[in-house]
Amino acid sequence: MSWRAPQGGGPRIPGFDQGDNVFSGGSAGGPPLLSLIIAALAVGLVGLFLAIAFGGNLGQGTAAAPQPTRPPAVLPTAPPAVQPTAPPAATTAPAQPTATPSRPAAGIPTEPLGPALASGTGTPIEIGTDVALLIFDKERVTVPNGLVTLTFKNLAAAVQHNWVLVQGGDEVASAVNDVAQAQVRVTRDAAGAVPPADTPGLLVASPMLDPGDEVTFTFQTPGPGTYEFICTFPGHYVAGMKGVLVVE
Ligand SMILES: [Cu+2]
Repeated sequence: MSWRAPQGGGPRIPGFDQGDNVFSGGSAGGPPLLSLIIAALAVGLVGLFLAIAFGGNLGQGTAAAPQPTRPPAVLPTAPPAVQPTAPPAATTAPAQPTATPSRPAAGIPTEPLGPALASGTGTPIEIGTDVALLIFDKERVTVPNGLVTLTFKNLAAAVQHNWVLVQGGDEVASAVNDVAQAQVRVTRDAAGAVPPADTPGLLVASPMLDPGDEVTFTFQTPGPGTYEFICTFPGHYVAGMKGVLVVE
């Protein structure tokens, strides 16, 4: 303002005059220019504060939202599918009870034996034992010559029995029974009192049966005649456990 005072007196130079206009323009807008700068700075500061304020809020708001939704969706679905399938593998006990009843001792016959043993089927007969006494339920059985299929049942309540057919009468039966008793010493078990297949005078012998058991087998009769059958369990033949098979 003060430096514009000589405006009316001095000569005017076109170039200078233009510069004067430039300066005059600047002097006339001086106060508004400062106010514009201050206002701009103020707006900038306010904007900066707003940017920081909203930026922080927006940043926290957007970052916090996705975190809580992810973890619960993955954890509950995976574990329950794998664990329930493993436990049902502990089933080994039921197989043992069925294997124990079989006779473990070596040398004790478990199948019928003897030179007269045959395959196929023949005349069916059935012979049992008394429930308590040491006797067969039949003293005399008659069959035609040929194949005979016998079903022998131990009907005793608590005693083992077997069925042994010999080629002869009491004399042969006694000798076969003696051989059977010798087998008890070999097998160290009364169930082993069965004559071996090559015993002289033996035709066919069943294994020793537990009470309630039965066995079916086929044998070839040696021809028409009378043949004694006995039980070779220790003491039974001596006690009178015997019968006669008549072959016609
Ligand atoms: Cu007997």
